Amino acid sequence: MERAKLVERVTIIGAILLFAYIGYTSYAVLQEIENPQQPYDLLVKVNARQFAWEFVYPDGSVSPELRVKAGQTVRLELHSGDVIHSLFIRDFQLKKDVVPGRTNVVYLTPLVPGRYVIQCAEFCGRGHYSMVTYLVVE
Ligand SMILES: [Cu+2]
Repeated sequence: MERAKLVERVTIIGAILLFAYIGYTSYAVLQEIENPQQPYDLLVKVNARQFAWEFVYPDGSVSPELRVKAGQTVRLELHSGDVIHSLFIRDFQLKKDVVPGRTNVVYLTPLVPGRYVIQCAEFCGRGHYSMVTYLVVE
């Protein structure tokens, strides 16, 4: 009976230590995923609402299209004023949810000038199909 109790305690304490170790080592990785930090040239705040995109630049100007220069690293801070949307730029294989009450961040460095479609990839209501705009790389 004493041996069984000892085995039980060692198992419980071992499991606690194992999970604490996994949690500790995962924390830094999760922080990097949730709040990525890297150098950038331009910060653009992206506001999504039913059923349009709005891009706010550091000088306060607002545009319905995202306009950037080729080679520029852009930090996009995603906000939603109503429901969950999803920023999707197919040509860059970039997709990030835009969630009310939370700021999701994504970085983008377009290299080739052009006009790329930005669309919402999360069904957000009756006008979801019309939630399309462009990334213009100059
Ligand atoms: Cu949508």
